[in-house]
Amino acid sequence: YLIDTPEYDFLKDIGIERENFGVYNGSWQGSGEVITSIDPGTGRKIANIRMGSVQEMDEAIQIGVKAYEQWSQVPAPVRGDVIRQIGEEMRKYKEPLGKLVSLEVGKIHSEGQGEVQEFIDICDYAAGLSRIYSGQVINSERPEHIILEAWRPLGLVGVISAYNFPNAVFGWNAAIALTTGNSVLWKGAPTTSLVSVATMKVLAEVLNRNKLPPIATLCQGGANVGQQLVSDARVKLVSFTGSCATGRNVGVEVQKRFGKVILELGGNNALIVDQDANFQMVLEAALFGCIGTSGQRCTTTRRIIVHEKLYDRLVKELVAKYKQVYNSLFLIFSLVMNQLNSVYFILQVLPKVGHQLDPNTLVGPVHSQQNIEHYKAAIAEAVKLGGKIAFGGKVIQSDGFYTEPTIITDLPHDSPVVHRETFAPIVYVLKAKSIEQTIAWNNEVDQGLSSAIFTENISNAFKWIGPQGSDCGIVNINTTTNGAEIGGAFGGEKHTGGGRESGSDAWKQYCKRSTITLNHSGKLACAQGVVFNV
Ligand code: UN1
Repeated sequence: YLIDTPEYDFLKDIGIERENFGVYNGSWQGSGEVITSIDPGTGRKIANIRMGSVQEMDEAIQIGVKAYEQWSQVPAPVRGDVIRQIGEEMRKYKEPLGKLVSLEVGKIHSEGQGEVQEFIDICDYAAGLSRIYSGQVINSERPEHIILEAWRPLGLVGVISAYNFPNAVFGWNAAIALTTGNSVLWKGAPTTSLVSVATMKVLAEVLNRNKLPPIATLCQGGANVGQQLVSDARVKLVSFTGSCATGRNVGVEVQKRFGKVILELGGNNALIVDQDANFQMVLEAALFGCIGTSGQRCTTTRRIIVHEKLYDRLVKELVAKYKQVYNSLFLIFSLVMNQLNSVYFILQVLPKVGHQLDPNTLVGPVHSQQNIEHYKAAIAEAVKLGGKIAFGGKVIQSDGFYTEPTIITDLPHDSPVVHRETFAPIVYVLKAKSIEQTIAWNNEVDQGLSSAIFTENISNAFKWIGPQGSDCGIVNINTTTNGAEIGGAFGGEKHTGGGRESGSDAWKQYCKRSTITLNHSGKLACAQGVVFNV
């Protein structure tokens, strides 16, 4: 590896070398630029990856289309068995793969493991789905006719995923797309290319063992490589996870060529605290919701809308909780020690905010310098708009990308900064007067991904889930905005893009629907009583 340290030895177990190819289309290659993967917790270089070129994306599309022709003819339950094997293989590599997710993204060990678990879960789900997904038999208005509905694969499905869930989001898409008979071509985020490579190696092992053509392929690359995937009419569905701004362009591009699209874009998720909420639960939910994954889930709690009766208590007790996680005395200690020792060692002694692989850490670094810049800009804007920093607010000086978990109060509910998604551990606490007001504030932002109310009031709970309630795709009661299970459909409304992935009937988006009218009467008859003959 680029740094000679035993801490990186586990990478060998998942096929990561010092130099890696970023393209898999049956064999490994890469002729684009070389990028270096960085550990955001130390700033250290991990390994190099040679990206794919536009031409390699073009070839991967061709290969994927060809593989589809064979794969789509394999019976669905047999396809499901291959997905089951992929899940088994993931189980085998869960520990080192999850550790790589942690190392490269910056998320803590348990969250890295949880992410790979999500991949395993969706494989289990898809294996079962392969035996039960089906169409309907519909009554015809004509005698001795029957209407059938069948779900057929689309062809090649393109997946573009983000750095914050570099393994699981591909898993949701690949497991369901493959089960329903499609082939998949993946471009992961460039900064998490090692996870893409290691994940694809697990899949490739299963495909080779089953002597299958490359029904799952990978082409890492920059914006131009992504553009090729998005604009190519041979890619029947593009599943994109990322920002609202990029997602809007992807949506328009794909629509221009009448392709299908699944968009999983930004969230601005609110946690609502009703006046009779179970307070202990609220604090725990806010802690995981706001600073879990260092505030870098699309489902992260970005706003807490709290009833005025509980406002002061909530701010006070949440600040106290944050203090347990991040104590500035330790920061001073670490900065002094920093002069004497390596940053990695120092961050190891920092409790709770620290290196993502340190077992004491609850909050790791943010992913990159770009996140730091967004964090700083949001804090500066919030303060300018009259916001008060109840906790945090500063970047932690080190070779890694660390920010203080931050609570901001006193901003108007409709401040531009509150309405924007900043991918960092910042939460805005807003004081509301009534359930009607909280629901209105919940819904007034552009994004519509996740939301949660804490209440014991059954009438308010039903208001929340009713037609005038939360307008998000995820509408929780007494649990967190983040950390959805794979069983439900995942996604959101409005600028979040409207797509649904993972469980429930999200599989339908990876299919085309055939409506089949079957006449077994021996006579031709028109519907609607139309008479048309000579
Ligand atoms: C994402 O942040 O892009 O619900 C996905 C959650 C996870 C998935 C997040 N199961 O937080």
